Amino acid sequence: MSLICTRMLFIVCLLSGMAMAEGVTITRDVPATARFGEQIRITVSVTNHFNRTVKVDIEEQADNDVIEPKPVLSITPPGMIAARPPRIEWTLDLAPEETKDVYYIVLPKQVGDYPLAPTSVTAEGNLYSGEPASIKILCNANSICEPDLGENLLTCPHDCKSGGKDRFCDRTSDGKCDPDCAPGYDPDCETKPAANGGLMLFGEICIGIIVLLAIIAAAAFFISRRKKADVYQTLTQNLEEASKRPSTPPIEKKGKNRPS
Ligand SMILES: [Ca+2]
Ligand SMILES: [Ca+2]
Repeated sequence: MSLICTRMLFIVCLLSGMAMAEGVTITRDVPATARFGEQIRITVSVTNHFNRTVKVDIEEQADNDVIEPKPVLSITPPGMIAARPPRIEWTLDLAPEETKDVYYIVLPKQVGDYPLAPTSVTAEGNLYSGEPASIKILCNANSICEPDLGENLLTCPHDCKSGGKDRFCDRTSDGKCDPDCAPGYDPDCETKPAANGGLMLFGEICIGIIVLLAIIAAAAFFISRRKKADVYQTLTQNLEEASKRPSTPPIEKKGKNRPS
């Protein structure tokens, strides 16, 4: 009997607590995907669960892709490093259990994931946050890989092929050296250095031959000079020896003496 009373008391307390819950609920209607170049309408709904009419301040973070309404920009106040980021603001009066919608429009300039920060709502001095979200912006399928739009093998496999220059290193063994890969990341780039390596080896051989010829020419030059020096020295010695020999006496002429 006591167990039944305890359970009934728990249920009464639970229902009482639910009835007393106050606050706001936030929902945001966000498409999961959108085509590139498509304007996306994002709707935010706020419901008042207070038992009285309240004023709610709704805030969405904005970026350069928001085209409507115009975001609120702040200047950096004195003594602060940075200003508040751009945002979209609405102020509504909500009756008890009333729900109102606001919306804004974005035009993402990049393909891939477009993140949305949680919606912030302030009511009766309390801050409420919604859920973060993300929209997948599909690529501009035109058979042209456009890395400036964020297209690469992952975001736009229709236009960007493996091994292509799309600011993404796919590290796929596809027989093509991906120009976006740093050395050592794409196994296909291993063959390219080999081709360059062949050229480098040829160049090194040529340089080696030139150096060897230069050494041989220098050696021949010095040998030639040495031989000339030896010949000169031999001649000099012969001349010195010849100059040291005694001179030959004059030869008397033979014949009849004339009478004086
Ligand atoms: Ca494209
Ligand atoms: Ca690539």
